[in-house]
Amino acid sequence: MRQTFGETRSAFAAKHALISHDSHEQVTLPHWPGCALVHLITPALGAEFTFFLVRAAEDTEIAAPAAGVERFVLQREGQVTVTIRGEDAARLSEEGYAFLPAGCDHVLGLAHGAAALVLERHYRPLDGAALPVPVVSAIPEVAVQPLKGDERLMLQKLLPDAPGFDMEINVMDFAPGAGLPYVETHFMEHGLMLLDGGGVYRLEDAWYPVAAGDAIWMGPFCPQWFGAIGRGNARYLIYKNWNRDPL
Ligand code: UGY
Ligand code: MN
Repeated sequence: MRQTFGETRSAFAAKHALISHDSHEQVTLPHWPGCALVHLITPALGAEFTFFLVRAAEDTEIAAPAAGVERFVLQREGQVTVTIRGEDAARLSEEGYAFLPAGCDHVLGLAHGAAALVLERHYRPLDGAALPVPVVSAIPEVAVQPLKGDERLMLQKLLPDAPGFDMEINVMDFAPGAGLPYVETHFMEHGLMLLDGGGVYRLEDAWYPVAAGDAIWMGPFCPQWFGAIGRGNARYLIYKNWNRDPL
């Protein structure tokens, strides 16, 4: 999508944000040595999680996050490995991912040039529920199911459906012309990364053209709807807080 100087497709509103590539701001952080980070979504927006891109400028090793924080990592480019203490290193394949529960002692290995998408949030335990276990897999290996019986809108659930997990991370794949069946308004929030294709996203009372590489934050009760437009499928990764009472 073309822009001239002084323009951006990024937009920020009370209950949503669209973060387009032109406004990516790179930073470095002490606990991500050798990496350039682009924070797409943080609590400063109103979100209860962080969602950021990482690119390694050299071979590097990253320690587990702070106590009580859970981490999800999606491989985007290059060699990304996860080594959980006491286990062999696991290399994330193309679109490989790892969910590392709070307290899981691990090292994230990024080779020079590797890129990943990371989500972190404070884990909310649930009385009586078993703690979540680490998950290492890849999007192409996850079962695909139609959403509400519509074969033109396919869903993959990347994390187990168990009460100990306080988040869902799904991939939704829309055939051209397919859309969400209704305008959703729910108490859960979302972090979204468009992986392929494009379309129109309704967020609150605004409609945005969106394309692969765009990130979206949807706060609680943000009216939301998506319709895929284009020759190819539109596919996005979407996080939501899950399995916990809103009170
Ligand atoms: O799971 C969801 O809430 C999802 N259908 N929302 C969305 O795609 N905006
Ligand atoms: Mn939703």
